[in-house]
Amino acid sequence: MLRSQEARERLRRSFAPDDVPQVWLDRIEATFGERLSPAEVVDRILRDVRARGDAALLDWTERLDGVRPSALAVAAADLEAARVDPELEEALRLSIERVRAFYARQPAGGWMEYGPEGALGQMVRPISRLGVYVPGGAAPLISSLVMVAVPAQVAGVRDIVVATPPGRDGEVHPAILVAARLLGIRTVLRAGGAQAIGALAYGTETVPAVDKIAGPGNLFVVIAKRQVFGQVGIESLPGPTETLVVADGSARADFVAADLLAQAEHVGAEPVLVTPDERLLVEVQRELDRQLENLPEPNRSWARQSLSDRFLAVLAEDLEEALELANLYAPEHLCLLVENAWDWLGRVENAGGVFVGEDSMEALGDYVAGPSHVMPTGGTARFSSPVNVRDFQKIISVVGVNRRALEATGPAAARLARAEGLEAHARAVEIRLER
Ligand code: HSO
Ligand code: ZN
Repeated sequence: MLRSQEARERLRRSFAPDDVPQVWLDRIEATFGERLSPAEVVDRILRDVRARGDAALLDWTERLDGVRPSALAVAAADLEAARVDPELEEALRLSIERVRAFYARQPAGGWMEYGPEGALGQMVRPISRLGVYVPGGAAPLISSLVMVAVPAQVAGVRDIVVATPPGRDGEVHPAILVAARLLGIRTVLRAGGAQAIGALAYGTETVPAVDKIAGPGNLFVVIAKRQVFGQVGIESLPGPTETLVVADGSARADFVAADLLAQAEHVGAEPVLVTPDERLLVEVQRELDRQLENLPEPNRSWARQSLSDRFLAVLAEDLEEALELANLYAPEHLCLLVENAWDWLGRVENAGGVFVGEDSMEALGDYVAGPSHVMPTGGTARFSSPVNVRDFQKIISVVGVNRRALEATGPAAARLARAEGLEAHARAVEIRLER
């Protein structure tokens, strides 16, 4: 249990995707036969994919995912034929519908104002082609495809390319294929990791180069995204997930523990509890142990790992301080399990999403509440936002002023130009003024 002062130090974070857990370093050494940093590994992969295209993509998939897919792109017939349990398909439809309705409400248009001096404005255009990375591996995150693709489609993006690592059988998880079909996406690639990011950024014989890449991924994916940024746009660099629960004596310990555990089962997750109530804190610890024992494997091991590595339980002076600590930490998810939770919403300054009250658990937000579950992690909620329509649009500034504006503002422009030593700029203005 941490008290305020110590908590303050622990909760202030630095962005460090290069702080690599030992397991990754060991895995790299086993694969490459030498000690390389993840950035060096990613650099090699990206160069190779850029140079050799499809062949490199297939080779790296074979080497890192242990399987060589029959083809990189899933055939249209296979996309059509993919089947899941009809109830799961229904759930996917509901999720898509609710996320679409949520983003349809986001004001997303531009503006153009005409006045006596002509027009000024901002035009909005969707990104032409988007790459969506969908994690596979331990848990194929079907929902993450929905949570990125839907806001993009609301923004007007027509062309979406999905990349996801193939499973042991060399195939993409059928639920991901069904989700893609329901979303009207026609290109799904059997490729993951840094190699997929390289292919999306640079293009290969089969992979069309995209304009922007979005979606969560593992450490190598994040590093690769950072390296290709500039060649393409990058929506964000989502790292391990976090949930900070602020709870008071009115909260049910079993609910609090359930929310912390749900988060903890994501590998590398950081669950945090901040409460001014020591009794609750003790009860939650007890509940965590109890509920953990009842989880099936492998979820129990995943959750136990996150809890033992990263769980923080903080005893705050009062709720005021609890909110202050939450703002300092800037969590991806902030859950308010306190009496009159709505009264505290105004205090929230830094968070990806706020979950208000005991019926608004984060797990609902992961799937069906409406907002995208792709939210800023690692403290980046201090300056960035959850995935939203604006991430998939560009703004184009429009200047269409007339003679009157020119006369009113031109002399100032010429003066500023000369102050910068840019004579031709000044003359380009004055040649009009003299006309
Ligand atoms: N809570 C995760 C997203 C997720 N949960 C996907 C389940 N599936 C990070 O926000
Ligand atoms: Zn989750």
